Amino acid sequence: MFEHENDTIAAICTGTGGAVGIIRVSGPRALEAIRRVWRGKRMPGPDFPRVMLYGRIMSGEAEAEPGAGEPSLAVFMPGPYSFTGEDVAEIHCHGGSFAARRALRLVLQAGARLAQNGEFTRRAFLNGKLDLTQAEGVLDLINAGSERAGLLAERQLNGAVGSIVRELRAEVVRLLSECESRLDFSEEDLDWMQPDALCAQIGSLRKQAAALALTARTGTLIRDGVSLVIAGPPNAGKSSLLNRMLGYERAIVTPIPGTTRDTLEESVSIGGISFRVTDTAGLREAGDADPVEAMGMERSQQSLGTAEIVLWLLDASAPAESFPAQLDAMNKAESAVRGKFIPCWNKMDGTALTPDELDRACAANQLSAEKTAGKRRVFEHISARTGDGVDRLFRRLEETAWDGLPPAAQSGAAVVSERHAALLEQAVNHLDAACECVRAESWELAGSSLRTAAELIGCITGETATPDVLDEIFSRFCIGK
Ligand SMILES: Nc1nc2c(ncn2[C@@H]2O[C@H](COP(=O)(O)OP(=O)(O)OP(=O)(O)O)[C@@H](O)[C@H]2O)c(=O)[nH]1
Ligand SMILES: [Mg+2]
Repeated sequence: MFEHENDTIAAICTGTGGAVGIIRVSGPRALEAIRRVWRGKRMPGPDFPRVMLYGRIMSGEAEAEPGAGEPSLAVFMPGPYSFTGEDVAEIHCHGGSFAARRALRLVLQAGARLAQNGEFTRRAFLNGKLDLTQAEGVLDLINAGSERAGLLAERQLNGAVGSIVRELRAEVVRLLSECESRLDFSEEDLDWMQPDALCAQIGSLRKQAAALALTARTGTLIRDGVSLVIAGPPNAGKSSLLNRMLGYERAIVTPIPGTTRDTLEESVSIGGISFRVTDTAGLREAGDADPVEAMGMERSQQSLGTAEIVLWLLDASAPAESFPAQLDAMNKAESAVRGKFIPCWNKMDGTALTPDELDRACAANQLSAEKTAGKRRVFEHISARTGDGVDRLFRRLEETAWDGLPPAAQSGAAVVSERHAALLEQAVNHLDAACECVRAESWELAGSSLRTAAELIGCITGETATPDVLDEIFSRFCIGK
């Protein structure tokens, strides 16, 4: 895209609307550009570093007119003690869509160039102000949709991931020089580590790298949340449950089977995890359905395959004779589910049976289904109408979302991103290869595997990242960041 240039860039770094608009300028001519468009008793400059000054923004021609120019604030932050490490100047003007855009235009006319996406942060990175994980933390913080996601981003922004990764890389480099010294001083009898001991050390780094890669799943869960599909036969109370989860009447609920025609998606936060909940059209034999309902059912069927968690509702208030057919339909549908599956009896307020009695009534059917699925099924029992059992269901959903993640990751020490995890996994492979070579005492090959591992790990913090990688990362930022 572009190399690190020595020119001066400018952009509006606040969103449209809002009370204040901020124009940020960075580069060797930042001060000059800002002084050209700004008039005040005190001018921003080295005399008043990092001090907000009051004045007016105006173009050269407007200067003659009395009363012209927009009142605003300006600040000058000389490099290297600025966000980008360069001279940075900012104008804080009125918000809305007009004032900031006009101020930016004047600054551009005064010699700055419009910044590209993420260019300020990219310069900060290139000037050593932050590493790549911290830059990504900036982006995650901007995109954070929950308290937990925000905390995760903050931790990354403060260097939690970066420092662990740098330590890991330093260790790999140390073992690399251990291997290389055998090439350089092969004639001399130096005090070398035994191959076994060296392998053990490589193995321990491999373990650290693999464990760190695993934390990416926690990151994905916290950042992106989890998809939950509520499915089941028509009239089971799927839309009623969605409404109860949301706390308001989002979906239409009627006693008529086939009320929901199209899938409906809403977000609900449970235990700090964001669930993207989809209410679906009830599934029944296509013969009973009109064409619109049939299309809705087609969508329900698709979402069964893509959901991370499927919550299948059964109707406990229906006559007991319907239970085998309800369970059969559920077992059939489950074969399309690739995520986790939670069976749940709804309308418990409408039956005289206790949960135990219900479970017993379905025991025979259950047994064969569990045999096919290869695991025991535990039913939830709720009433979407009264709210009974819904808290328990929420805890089950939360546990199901966390299921299989390492406990350390849940408490949330350093959590890496998918990009970091991919690099770590590749590094793990090269560490394995290095171990093999050390055992065979092929030091040159061992060295080359360790070097590749070190490069891959360095790509996480940016120590060894190529311009392509940087382009890819910073293009995801907005202009002005
Ligand atoms: N007694 C009782 N009735 C319920 C409960 N949940 C839902 N209902 C009733 O069951 C009927 C169907 O509810 P919906 O939420 O529309 O059911 P649905 O599964 O979305 O149905 P479709 O959209 O047609 O597939 C309505 O009359 C609800 O009031 C419950 O927990 N107890
Ligand atoms: Mg419905």
